[in-house]
Amino acid sequence: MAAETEKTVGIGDIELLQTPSLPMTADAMLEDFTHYFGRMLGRQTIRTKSPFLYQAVVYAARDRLMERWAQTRKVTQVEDTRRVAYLSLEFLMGRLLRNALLNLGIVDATAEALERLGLDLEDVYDREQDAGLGNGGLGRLAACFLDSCATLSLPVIGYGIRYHYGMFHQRIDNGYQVEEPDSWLREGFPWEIERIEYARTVRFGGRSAVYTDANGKTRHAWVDTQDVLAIPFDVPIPGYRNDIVNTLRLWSASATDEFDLEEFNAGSYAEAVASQNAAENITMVLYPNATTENGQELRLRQQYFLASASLQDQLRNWIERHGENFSRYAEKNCFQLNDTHPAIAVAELMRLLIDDHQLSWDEAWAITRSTMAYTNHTLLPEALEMWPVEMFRRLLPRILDIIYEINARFIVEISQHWPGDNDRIQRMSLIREGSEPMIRMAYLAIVGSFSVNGVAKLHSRLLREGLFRDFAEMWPEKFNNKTNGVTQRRWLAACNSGLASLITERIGDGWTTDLSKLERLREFADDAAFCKAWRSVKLENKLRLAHDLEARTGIKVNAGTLFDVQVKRIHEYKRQLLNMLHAVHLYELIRLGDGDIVAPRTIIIGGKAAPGYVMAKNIIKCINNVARVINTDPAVEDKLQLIFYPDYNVSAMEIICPAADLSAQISTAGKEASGTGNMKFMMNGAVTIGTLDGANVEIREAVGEENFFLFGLTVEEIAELRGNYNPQSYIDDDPGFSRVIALLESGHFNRFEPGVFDAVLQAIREPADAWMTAADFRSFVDAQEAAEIAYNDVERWTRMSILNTAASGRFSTDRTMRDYNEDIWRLEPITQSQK
Ligand code: 26V
Repeated sequence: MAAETEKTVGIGDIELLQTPSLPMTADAMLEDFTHYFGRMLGRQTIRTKSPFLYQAVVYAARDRLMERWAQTRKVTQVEDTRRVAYLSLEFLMGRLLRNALLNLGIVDATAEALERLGLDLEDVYDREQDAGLGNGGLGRLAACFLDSCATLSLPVIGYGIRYHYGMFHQRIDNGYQVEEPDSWLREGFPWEIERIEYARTVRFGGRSAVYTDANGKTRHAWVDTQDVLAIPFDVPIPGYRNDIVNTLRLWSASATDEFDLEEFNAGSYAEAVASQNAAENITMVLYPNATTENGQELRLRQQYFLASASLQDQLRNWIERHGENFSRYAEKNCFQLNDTHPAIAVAELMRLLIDDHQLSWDEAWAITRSTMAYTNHTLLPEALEMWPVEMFRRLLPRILDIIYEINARFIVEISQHWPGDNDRIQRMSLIREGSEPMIRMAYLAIVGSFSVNGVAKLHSRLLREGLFRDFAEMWPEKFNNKTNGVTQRRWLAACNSGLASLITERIGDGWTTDLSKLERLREFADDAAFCKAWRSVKLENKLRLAHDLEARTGIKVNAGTLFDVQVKRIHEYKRQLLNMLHAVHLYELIRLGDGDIVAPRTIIIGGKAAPGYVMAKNIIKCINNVARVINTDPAVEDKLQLIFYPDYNVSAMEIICPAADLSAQISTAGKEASGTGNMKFMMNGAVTIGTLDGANVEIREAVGEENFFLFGLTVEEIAELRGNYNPQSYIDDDPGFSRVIALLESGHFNRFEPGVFDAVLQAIREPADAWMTAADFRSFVDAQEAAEIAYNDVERWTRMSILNTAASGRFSTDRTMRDYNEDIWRLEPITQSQK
């Protein structure tokens, strides 16, 4: 394996794929499909279920991408445009085929080609495994960003890890979550191109040494290291019908030749192969975020591996074009850190510039501080990463030196700003002192960046006023907000073709690249024919989801009921428990016959719990137990169903969000940084029932308070209550609530499983319950009742639904990316002039 890079083909050399030339017709797609299926994959018989059909279609589409990819790359190299590298430990891409065809504009041509063979393109789509290289919102956001950047012609490259196993699959066994490995690469991943020529070496272990160079200067070296090879695999990211194809570069770890050889020569063949395993372990599996799984050495290795390989790749590319002259480096490059996970890039860039490229500390620091930008995605203190200093010393000794030096200089800065304020120094230091000193990665990211942003207005304010207050006082100009979004190409055009066509019929298709155009739907909110068509699309989507639910759970669902949906990772702060309490409350009302259920309802809850997060797993078990009783009790038949949607993922959301009537966004105020599922639901015409948290605040602002079901305490009220919160009083003072708790305690939902509800009931009753579930119970129930009444008024609900879609324009990642670009990145769009 060659770690050395050969010089890439330069300008003036012979280059292939100068201009896109492959026809985008059904004839051409059929010809290419036949070629790949028969001659490359070596298959003759077309069977509907064959994975090779899917692969052959991908290859045919990929050829069209390849031409545009080569061209995009060439233009950015030749024009030496400023560029952004988006560093993220997660890219939750989901399936790629539908979007690639949509963006290339060859959906119809491909469908027709397959039809001629008696095949249905939808079945082919279904053969694709989700690329589940992420946990939840943060990873999916990165994927939406890539789609929007390519569509806006922005030169942005994504850097991530090619995990061998992505997000685990969730099976539900007797109500319990069981994790199963996601071997998504088993049948191959036909989108990727291995680029062994760009492999880089990443170092671990060893020690930091000082030496004097030829000019008598003191220099540092990192020696006696154990090296791992980082091999890039590129995935094409097509823009929407603009001939731009950007890159997602995913690194895979492999043992270096040298490492193998040493042991091999010592006669230990088996050890040599085993060491290969140790190296490859680095990119073996995606970490599911859970408190208890924090502090794993492997996770730090992953973070450093990504940061080092990606920065080396960027520097290699720079040096190819500019030699060792870094004077304009900061002008031409920017690194966006997706949360603190890649924050170690701050120290690694310093190391590379100083040790490998001989820059002075000040030169390197000036470059680092004007190229790094940091996005924070959570206010939960337990989710802020810290690494033991000792682990750093063992794994990354030279990086530790650099972090200490950054900290020493930073403390001088603090002292100049606030002379004598030792408390502040302690609070702000990159090192948290104590029996086990820790490195605060978020602080490293802030100190090393020129921009720090939150992901919704409220979240950014809380960062400035709370979590990062000291830093915001020191550098107010660094702090800014960039409200999240989602890409309407995937989350409306591709996943809801019925609604997309209806919208396009009325207002044209401009919304696919300018979502603010959806505003024009407002004028149809009272148009009877349009409203009727709107409802029939929703019903179709609900039937599709009902079908999917039955296939997954065996439960038959009535598509005529109100679909009340909460899908997201299972976490206490997201309060799936509150949702469950409401389900029990409705069940109780119906059973007792007191209280009118005016609108029959299907409550759908889906999401995965981190394998190490015991309480989250408890919550899943409880929801499933309650569901089983409700769904088999003839007393509530036709009025209420509760379904736990198993193995929720990106592809599931593509079926779920078009079918939702009501979107439950019910986190404790101040805990959900933004939410992005909320935006997908809104775009597809669901009405939100939610707290004043994250982007809900902006959603409500956009759609108007009369089209949003608000409930719950505000951030300020939550803060005020803390310390004298008495959950029992909410239960005692509210007969409905008391009955719910009593029923849960009675064993009604766990006849033969004593104790399974104890932990969650205890949590609700706990005065220290940080999520204050009990405090919001009554206002949630009231808001649900209001929603039910509104839903029952068909005209009113249709209008609300249309107005929600109409007001969702702000929540496109196209807008988000424009915001990043105007304030942080300052990129010029890739020009078409070189073509
Ligand atoms: C991380 C961890 C790690 C250990 C303890 C438990 C825990 C809980 C949550 C997290 C979240 C990490 C960051 C994250 O995924 N944030 C999500 O980012 C989305 C995109 O900005 C945003 O919409 C979600 O509100 C936010 O939770």
